[in-house]
Amino acid sequence: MALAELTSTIDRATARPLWTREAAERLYRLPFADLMFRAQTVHRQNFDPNRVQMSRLLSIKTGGCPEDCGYCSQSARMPGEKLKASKLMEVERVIEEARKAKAGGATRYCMGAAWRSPKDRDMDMVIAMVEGVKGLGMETCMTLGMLTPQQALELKEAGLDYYNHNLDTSERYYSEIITTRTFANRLETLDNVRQAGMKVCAGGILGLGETVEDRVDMLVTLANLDEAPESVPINMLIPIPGTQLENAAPIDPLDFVRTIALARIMMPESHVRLSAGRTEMSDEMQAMCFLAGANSIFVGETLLTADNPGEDHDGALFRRLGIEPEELDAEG
Ligand code: SAM
Ligand code: DTB
Ligand code: SF4
Repeated sequence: MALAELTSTIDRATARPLWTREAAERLYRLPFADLMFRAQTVHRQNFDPNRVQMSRLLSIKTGGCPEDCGYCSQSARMPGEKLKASKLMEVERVIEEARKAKAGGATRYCMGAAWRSPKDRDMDMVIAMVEGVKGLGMETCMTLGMLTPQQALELKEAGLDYYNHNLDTSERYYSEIITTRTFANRLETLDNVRQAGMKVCAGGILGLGETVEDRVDMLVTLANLDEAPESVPINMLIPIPGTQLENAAPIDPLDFVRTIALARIMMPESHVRLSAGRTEMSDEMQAMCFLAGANSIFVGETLLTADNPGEDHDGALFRRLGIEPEELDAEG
């Protein structure tokens, strides 16, 4: 199937082919081997298939978040027991942690805060963190909630390379999971980040009780942005006790792999990140995700608040699969 057969609308302004739900869903529903072959072909045209980028996360401000994201351990609005809210971490400590991450092989340092959006009074510390981590020779990424155009510009000027802001699910399903902000708010921040000249990291979560159409629609929105995100994290829900989604039915692992393959085909030049949920995935499932075109992971024992496989397990997995860490000069 050529690109022209897959995308059936053309953007009038740019003459760029745009994805339709029908075309994307047709791919998702292909026989598994056909979908995987296409994804692996696209992957090899754009990347070294045996290299995976490694990022490390740090929660610089944990818990007490005013938003009501139904999956999140850090929301103050979820019914169950609350995570203790912390203050914004000291700048020196953040830089010290980043140094350790670099020694462990991470090339990008991602700092996350449980905020609806940064307060202007927090910006000085956050900017000092970006400058400090950048000074170690690492790429920097932050996820701080919604940003104004001005905040995005300040972060860009401080040297922030990437901003993470996920769509999480389709526009249709969004309000079932989050009510304190809208899908349109998310797109607006993504636009502010892009206009400021930063790289965009935007993806979602699978296993929220969404349909295949929701998964496909989310990827269609991402792929049809004026520029596709350079980084597309696909998280598998980590069910957190006390949240709205604590008892959500787990996603079929093969459907998870299909979604990774579809993301790879629809955003050929983006890094697709196999993000949260790897502790519950078998090595074989992760291998299939890499085969489907995933080429980035979070390393280390913890994500923001939840567990991650850790260096020993990932090192062994990479050796078994012949995967090498991606060096810093690679793009995206
Ligand atoms: N507060 C910021 C925001 O929401 O934009 C940033 C932090 S938030 C924890 C970043 C992303 O992590 C969410 O958008 C979601 O995709 C993912 N995430 C959070 N909790 C998760 C969970 N329990 N399982 C899987 N992914 C999760
Ligand atoms: C993303 O898509 N996944 C990361 C990162 N962006 C910030 C966060 C995963 C969080 C998993 C749940 C936790 O650790 O609390
Ligand atoms: Fe807050 Fe982000 Fe968690 Fe939503 S996902 S509750 S915004 S920390």
